[in-house]
Amino acid sequence: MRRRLLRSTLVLAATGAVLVGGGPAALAGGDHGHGRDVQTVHVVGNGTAASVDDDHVHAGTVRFEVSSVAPAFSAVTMFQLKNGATLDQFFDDVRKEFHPTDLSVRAEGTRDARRHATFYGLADVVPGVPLAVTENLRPGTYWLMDLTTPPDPVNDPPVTRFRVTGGGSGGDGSRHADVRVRLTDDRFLAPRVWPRAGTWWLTNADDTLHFMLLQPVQPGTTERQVQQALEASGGGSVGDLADPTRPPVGSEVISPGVRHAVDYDLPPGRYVLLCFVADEGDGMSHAVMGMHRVIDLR
Ligand SMILES: [Cu+2]
Repeated sequence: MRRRLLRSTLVLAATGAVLVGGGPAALAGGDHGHGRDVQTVHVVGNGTAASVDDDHVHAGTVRFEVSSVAPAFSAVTMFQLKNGATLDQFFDDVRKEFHPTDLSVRAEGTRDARRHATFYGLADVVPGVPLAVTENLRPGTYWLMDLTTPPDPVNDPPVTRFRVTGGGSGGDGSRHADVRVRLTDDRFLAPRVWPRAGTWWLTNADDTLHFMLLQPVQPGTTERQVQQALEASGGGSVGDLADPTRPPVGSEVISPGVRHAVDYDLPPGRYVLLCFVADEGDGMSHAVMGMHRVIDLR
């Protein structure tokens, strides 16, 4: 679900990574005080795997502090298997979704992944720019991985098992949200202006998988320019509109009905929200079908 994130990674790598004045070591300003009384799990992506400092929590509100030690980028993904699917089947679904040329295979990959797993995010992060993801989790077995690159054709990628047990309570972080975003009809419903640090609350109110990348773009970039750049690239990148001096971050893939809150602290400027999941019908990226929205962080 991430072939276009690879492009962002390449842009970052080519420019010597991210320049955020050293980057915040922690989201001290972003957690609005709810970090203290909530179960917190530290998750670190290294470009291949995601490790946790606690693999067993109680049901209810869980805060994941997600960071990256990868060369450039981590796509930290958390999911549960469903409908009797195995991890092997799930990885095959993801391989299909990443198919380099065949759009019908990509479409099948999205359909199968939606049926075989529930996705909870977590986050796309770059070194020095962590995000904190808060969710309300039910008991069950969850899996974490760093899906920055497509799974190897033969060997399955490493996954980290994460268990949630018992009863629990608490919210999902929405109470503290500064920005509310809804995913519906292959569109982002989101305000135009966001604070440069705060909490976004993302709800997938659609019937398919989506994610939300905040891609920094050049000042003055318009929705029309974004659409043209996406069409010129085949739907996987905004090309020269990208501003490589600021970090691309975001909410990783979330399933229909899933919601989460994300604390962020980012450089101000213009960004475009993008989703590159392949359409379940024709395999085109959601972005090129119009799933983009220009926003300003101030
Ligand atoms: Cu989408």
